[in-house]
Amino acid sequence: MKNLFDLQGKRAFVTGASHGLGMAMAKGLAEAGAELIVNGTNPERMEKAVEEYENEGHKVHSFIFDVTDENQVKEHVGKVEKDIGPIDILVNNAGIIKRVPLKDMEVEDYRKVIDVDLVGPFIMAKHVVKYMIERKEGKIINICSMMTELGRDSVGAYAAAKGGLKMLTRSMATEWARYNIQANGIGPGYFATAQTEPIRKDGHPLNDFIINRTPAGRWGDPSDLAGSAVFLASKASDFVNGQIVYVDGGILATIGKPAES
Ligand code: GCO
Repeated sequence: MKNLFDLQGKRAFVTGASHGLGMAMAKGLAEAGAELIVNGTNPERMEKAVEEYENEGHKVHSFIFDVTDENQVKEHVGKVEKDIGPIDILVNNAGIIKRVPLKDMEVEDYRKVIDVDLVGPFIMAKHVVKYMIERKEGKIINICSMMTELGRDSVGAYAAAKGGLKMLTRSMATEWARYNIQANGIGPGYFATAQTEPIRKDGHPLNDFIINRTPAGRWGDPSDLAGSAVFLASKASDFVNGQIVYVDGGILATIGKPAES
């Protein structure tokens, strides 16, 4: 059974892995034995991230490029396959959020969120999957969100992208399962990261609301995602296709409870 989750000899490409949930999932994959390729867009942040990975004993290959730029994606995916080796696992984690009420949102800002959070994963998968199809083997993990299933004021663009990412994941599963490629998603609930700091800090009203709305009664810790990432990256999920694994402390399972209880 242990071997089902063993990633020794596998190579994982994790986008947006210079911090936050991407880094946490990448570390989990590395601890299960995978060799890491990580992407980011900020050279300084990536330099610090590589140091952190290496200080924890993980060998990483790091690349700075924009997942929405198909030429950059094609160049870097080709470079990895040629110079480093087969990409066995793709984790489409890179994403942005802009918290603006829809009625006030600039169209260009809406487009930017959709571009990074929904088009980027398509571009990455399009260029990685051709090698996986040749090998008749591969794992694709798209990082969705609780907003894949629920709306919240001011995150409409993000929710639209993450909702679309569920159906893109199911479509990938539909078209690529025949090549022994499993495409699935992970839907994080509310996690304590830089992305959520604005709604956690300084007694923000959402902080107590989220804790009360989450049956586990706490914000997720990025390390809570590692197990699901390893599961969907390993042989343990070879007959799992098109599923979104929600790692959310139970928030999607309940209508919640009155604040005073
Ligand atoms: C927000 C949060 C959420 C979470 C996460 C939930 O503003 O409501 O940022 O979007 O970060 O995506 O899965």
